[in-house]
Amino acid sequence: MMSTKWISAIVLLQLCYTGCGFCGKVLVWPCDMSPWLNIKIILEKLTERGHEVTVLVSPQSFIIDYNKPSTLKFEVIPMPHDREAAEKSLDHFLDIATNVMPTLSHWQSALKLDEFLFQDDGNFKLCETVVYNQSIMKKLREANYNVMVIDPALPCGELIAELLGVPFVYTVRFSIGDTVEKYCGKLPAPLSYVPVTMAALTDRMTFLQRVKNLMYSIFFKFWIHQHDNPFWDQFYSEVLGRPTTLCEIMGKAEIWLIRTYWDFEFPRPYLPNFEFVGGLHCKPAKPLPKGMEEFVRSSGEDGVVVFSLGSMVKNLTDEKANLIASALAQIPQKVLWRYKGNKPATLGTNTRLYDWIPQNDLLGHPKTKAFITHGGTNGIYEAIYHGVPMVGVPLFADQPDNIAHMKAKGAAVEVNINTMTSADLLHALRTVINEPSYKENATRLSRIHHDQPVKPLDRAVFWIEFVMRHKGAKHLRPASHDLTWFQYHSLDVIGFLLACVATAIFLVTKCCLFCCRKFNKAGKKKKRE
Ligand SMILES: *[C@@H]1O[C@H](CO)[C@@H](O)[C@H](O)[C@H]1NC(C)=O
Ligand SMILES: *[C@@H]1O[C@H](CO)[C@@H](O)[C@H](O)[C@H]1NC(C)=O
Ligand SMILES: CC(=O)N[C@H]1CO[C@H](CO)[C@@H](O)[C@@H]1O
Repeated sequence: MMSTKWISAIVLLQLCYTGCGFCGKVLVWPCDMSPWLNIKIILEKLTERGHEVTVLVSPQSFIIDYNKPSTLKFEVIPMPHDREAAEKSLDHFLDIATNVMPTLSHWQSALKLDEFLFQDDGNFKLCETVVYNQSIMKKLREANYNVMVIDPALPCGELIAELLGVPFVYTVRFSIGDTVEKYCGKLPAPLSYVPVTMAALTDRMTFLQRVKNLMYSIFFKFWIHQHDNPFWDQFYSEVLGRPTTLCEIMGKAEIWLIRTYWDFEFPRPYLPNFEFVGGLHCKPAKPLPKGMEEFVRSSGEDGVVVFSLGSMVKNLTDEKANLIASALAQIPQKVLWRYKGNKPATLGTNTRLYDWIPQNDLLGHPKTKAFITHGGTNGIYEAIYHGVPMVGVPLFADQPDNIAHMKAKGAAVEVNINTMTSADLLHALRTVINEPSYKENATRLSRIHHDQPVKPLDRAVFWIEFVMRHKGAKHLRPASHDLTWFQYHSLDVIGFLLACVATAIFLVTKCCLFCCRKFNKAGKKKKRE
């Protein structure tokens, strides 16, 4: 009796130790909106394992709810702010994102996104407030953090890490045209088969698509990247008191946690400090709320369709909403539509509107036949996890790309929200629901997703803890970071070899000419004699 008690006490103690083998302090520079929903899962897991997690948060945040009780600590940046103005500007962005960006070509849409993200000085003010406030910086320095977890969607996190001398881990979905991963992280991306993000291409490109891919890459590098960076280069140099660039500091990331995996990505080269942890937020479905479960059950054999344009998009134009509702009214399935706008006049009796839906639980429900989605990465991964085929109505940012990936893998049909008619949407829905290949392909992706040696969340946590334990992951850092661009492409070597060849050719011709002349002279002499 006594001994079993002892044994369980020892086991308990050991469990504590494995959870808490190295309890560290984590500082987080997050990105508001949907990226937060993903990173939060990692942070909560870290606190569960005994680490202390502090999130540096802007008072303007919308999704990061720093007032709610949580296992995470929040350090609200003292900054004058105007809630109303912020909400107005967010509404403006969402309006453009929903109603204007889908009408633009991919590069114009990228420019527009860049305008909103980088040419808006909200983030810069936030950054200035932190790095120039001696009392905040002193407090952060004295806390002795072991690692920073940073979302590099907007600059600043890496500057704080550099000032504090703390190693940092990035968590990234994408940067416009992969410029950050490619030029700051040195991720190789051969343009012949690695499509540039925001061009909505796949890994199998025709000649003209490869032309497009290259043109987009040049455009993103020399237009967007080169346009936005000088401002930050100067600011970073000023703050650090030495000439540097944004890219150089970003390149110091120890580990890059990428929010995709090979169920979604096309096979491509990557580096040992890049870890693909897509779908880490996915969980088995929980039971639905009672009323919703009854509605889903009432669909019988036909099943249900889940429809959401994500956590950000609230309202469509009345015209668009009516068009969508009338298509939905014509399918035998029941539809659960997350929508906050006015109730469309053409709404069918099979369709219910919700302010909020438990999306993951619905996608995991056996009655769910299809998912109509804007193609945000979080939602796509929930569909992959549960093996649900999709109808994609991409709006902006990486969404057209995400849908292009799912289309190429045979798990989705795309509809252009700008030009679609009711019949187009209806046709897409019927295709995805009635043609078995879509369900089969979605199920195949789901199987690939579930069959991993270590779960994505555990891998993400492992690498963050690894960086804490070893004060970095320098053994994974490629030497390309220390080369100039012409050394990286071996242009200096090619130049040298070309010079050698040219010299050799020059010498040989000179010799030949010399010999010929000698020979000629000798010949002439003989003739004269
Ligand atoms: C610096 O931050 C502290 C809080 O840590 C705040 O009380 C103070 O007002 C800030 N100073 C400036 C100049 O913003
Ligand atoms: C969406 O709602 C906002 C605020 O309620 C409004 O300003 C905007 O015009 C609406 N957009 C559309 C397309 O109806
Ligand atoms: C891209 C892809 O793998 N598509 C597959 C979808 O499913 C059908 C039927 O199972 C296959 O024939 C396709 O190759």
